[in-house]
Amino acid sequence: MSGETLVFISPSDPPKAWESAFRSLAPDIGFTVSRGDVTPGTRADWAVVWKPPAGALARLAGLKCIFSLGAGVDHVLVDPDFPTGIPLARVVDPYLTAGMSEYVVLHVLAHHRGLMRNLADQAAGRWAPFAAKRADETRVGILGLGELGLDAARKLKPFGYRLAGWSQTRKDEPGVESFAGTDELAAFLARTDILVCLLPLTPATRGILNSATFALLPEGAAVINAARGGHLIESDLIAALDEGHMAGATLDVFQIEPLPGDSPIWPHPKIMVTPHMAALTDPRSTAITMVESMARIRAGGRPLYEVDLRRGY
Ligand code: NDP
Ligand code: OXD
Repeated sequence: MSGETLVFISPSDPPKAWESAFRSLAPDIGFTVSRGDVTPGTRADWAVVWKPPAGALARLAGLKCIFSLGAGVDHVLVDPDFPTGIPLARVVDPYLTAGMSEYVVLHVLAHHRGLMRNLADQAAGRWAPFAAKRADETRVGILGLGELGLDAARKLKPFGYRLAGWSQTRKDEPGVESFAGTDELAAFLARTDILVCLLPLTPATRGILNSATFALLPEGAAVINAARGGHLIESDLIAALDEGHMAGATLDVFQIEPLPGDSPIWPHPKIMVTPHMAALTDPRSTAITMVESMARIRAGGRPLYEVDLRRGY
């Protein structure tokens, strides 16, 4: 028995699946599930968390690494008492990446081909064929060309879309026009018919999907937000859709989750809603990476996919 302990804190991830993954990969580590109401000084070598209550991580003693249960870490960094001296690792996993690319391809195609119009016509019993724009005349722009954005771009290539991405640093991906930094955001938006948000939520990106952004998109544009609810000013989107400047939206993430029953987003005829399920973390593959990070740390190294706390992602 290593004597090490792992504390698992998540209001939504299934602890049983994680426990069984860790039991088979690292049977010597004691696995404890907590709601985060830990008493100060509770010993834990590893914390595996999604939306831990504020202050919970700071109350743990002996932590060697905090593992986010998601690719995004805004849910951890929002804690004013986050213990900044402890390494924070995020999820980078081929199954998560594949899931997100499936979601992006599905919804880019849905907006390009007018799927919501077909569904409305079917509901009305209306036989009303229409022509979609050619793919090679349809410009898809991805905000965030990291692990997820780049894979989504690569999987969109075979359809023939005109692809571009926006990131902090310039990318060199064949067939994907690269825009970098705030100075190039307006030009990126002006050439984008279908805008996909795959940015991390940081102070610099919070509220980036707002009325000024939408005004820069061409008439009839659509937006797909699969990143974080904090990126989108929901009332600005509804205004842009109702004014007719924008044609449609897909939202997987929301300012408040679950999306409140009285939100005007639910019944909106131009919005497709999914309940934060674009890409889910698979315990079987992700626990392998976490166990590998633990071995690296025991050997004096750093975890895989460590978050740069200065950048916030
Ligand atoms: P990465 O860190 O790999 O990529 C982030 C990208 O965003 C990078 O290209 C980065 O630029 C760019 N970026 C960050 N800040 C800025 C900025 N201020 N201006 C311009 N570009 C910026 O993250 P992932 O691709 O792994 O994940 C992205 C997000 O997707 C997660 O943070 C999470 O919020 C969300 N997500 C949502 C899921 C869902 O189910 N809805 C599932 C998984 C993730 P650069 O490359 O130059 O650093
Ligand atoms: C993530 C998420 O960040 O599922 O991985 O939202």
